[in-house]
Amino acid sequence: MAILEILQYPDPRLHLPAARVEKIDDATRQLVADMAETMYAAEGVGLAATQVNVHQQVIVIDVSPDQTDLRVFINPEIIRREGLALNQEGCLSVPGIYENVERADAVTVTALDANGARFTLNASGLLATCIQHEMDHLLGKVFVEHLSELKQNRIRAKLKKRQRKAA
Ligand code: GNR
Ligand code: NI
Repeated sequence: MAILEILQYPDPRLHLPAARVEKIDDATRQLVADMAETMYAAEGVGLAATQVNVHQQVIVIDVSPDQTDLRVFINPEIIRREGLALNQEGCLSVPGIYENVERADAVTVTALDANGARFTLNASGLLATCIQHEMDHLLGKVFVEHLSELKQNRIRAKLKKRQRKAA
């Protein structure tokens, strides 16, 4: 297991689209284990492979309060969306920024698990929000891109300044 480096917005690599996983093998399962360890260490509820600079369609999510419900989504597809909900989101790649984003209130997603078995899941609440947030990452989209250009520019400037100070 290993803790991976999480790319920080506005890194252009966050905008690369992820390719479908053609073969789920031990390397895929190693990536999943490392992503889970990285997510738990960062106290996030989800992580997309894009955020650790691996441009494959792999997501880990755990929205349980005690970090005991790891879910793995490989090549996920949303097959049903219902309603709309406005929820506050944050992102491990955009630290310290929390903004409201409108997304589907509930989704049905089909994906492969770490053994390559297909499953279909009905999700609502934080899990539905998180699935959509992570699937955006796989498309190369960060949640701030749902905000106005003005807000995006302010967030970019704030994070660049913070990164300059940290360097
Ligand atoms: O840890 C996270 N919390 C969160 C809260 C509301 C909506 C989405 C998220 S996902 C985020 C982790 C992350 O950046 N995943 O890409
Ligand atoms: Ni994120």
